[in-house]
Amino acid sequence: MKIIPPTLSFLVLFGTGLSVRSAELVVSRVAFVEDGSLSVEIPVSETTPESYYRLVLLDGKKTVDLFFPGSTKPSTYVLRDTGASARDKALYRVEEIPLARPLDSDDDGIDDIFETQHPLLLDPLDPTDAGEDADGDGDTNLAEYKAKTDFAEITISNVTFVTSDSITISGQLRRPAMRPGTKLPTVILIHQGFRTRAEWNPFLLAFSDAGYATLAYDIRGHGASGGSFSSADFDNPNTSPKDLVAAIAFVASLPGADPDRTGIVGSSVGGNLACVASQKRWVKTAINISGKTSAVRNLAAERELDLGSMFHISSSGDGGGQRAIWANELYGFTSGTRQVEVVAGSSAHGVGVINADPNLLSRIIAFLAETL
Ligand SMILES: [Ca+2]
Ligand SMILES: [Ca+2]
Ligand SMILES: [Ca+2]
Repeated sequence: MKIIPPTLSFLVLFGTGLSVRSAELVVSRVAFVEDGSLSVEIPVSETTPESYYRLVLLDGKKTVDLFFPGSTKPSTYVLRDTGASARDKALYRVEEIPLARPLDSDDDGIDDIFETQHPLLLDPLDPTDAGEDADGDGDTNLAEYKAKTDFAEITISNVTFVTSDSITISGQLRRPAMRPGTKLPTVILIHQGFRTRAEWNPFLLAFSDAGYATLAYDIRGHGASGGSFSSADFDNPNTSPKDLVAAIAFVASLPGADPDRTGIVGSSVGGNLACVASQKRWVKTAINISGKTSAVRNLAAERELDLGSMFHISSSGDGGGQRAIWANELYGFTSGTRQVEVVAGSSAHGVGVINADPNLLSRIIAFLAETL
């Protein structure tokens, strides 16, 4: 398909009686992009968070793309027809649809908003997902949507794996349901010293909802894992880092896991171990809460730190401000995608920092979305 000039064969209508507004929507740019897609840009100023937008092929009334204005606002939103190069000619329409009255763009019986809220399992432009049974309970996704039952239950299992020095590590694996043929990224959660993996329990659902499998394990000498407490030795590269090596290998071996997309979130000692994994490039991304620079050097057995993609977090008052200094120091040693945050007005440590700032967990998830 050719568009010469683009605007002549591009019909942009607005509303179709579905709209809550009456003004005409302005499209700022229509162009073919490198992969042959047709790209339609809409200035963010033209959109409202009370609506979502879709690009409809008038011939056959087929929706080819849609978007929901999000909290992170680009200057323009883009709607795309990836099949444009295969069409001889086409007329399109951009429609604004009120969130209060969602449509069913792929006509599979499940509304666009619900489908968009479950990106691992449903696609608002693919009608075949409605007949699938994501959680394998015998009821289709469509039947569960209609009955308002949980169609995507999380599978939770207690697991063990063995380190290279023969210590059995105990953990809990949570896997959200996923579509056949897709692979899940995994986040490994590591607790602070003298605690257990249970410290992550209040936060696990947020990771599941964001589409991550999680593995929270007990460091050797802690919780249900083997080894003596003294064997944990948080400054020795031949101890707790081996637990993490075994955890990463375990996760990568799971059917349905994407071995190239493993991340770590760790608190205190777990934060130091997250840094070690980043230093060694064992994982794609890592988040360190309340870590300590000297301990990272000791656990990695390396003086020169060169961390990959990392987000470093501390409260402002932890250790009289020393942890915040270390967070910034470790940020300075980070050469991949990096972020640092010091939560003001708090002396919290480890997962306590997440509790001290009600929005921090969503920023952690956002960093994972960007880097994992
Ligand atoms: Ca649908
Ligand atoms: Ca669908
Ligand atoms: Ca089901």
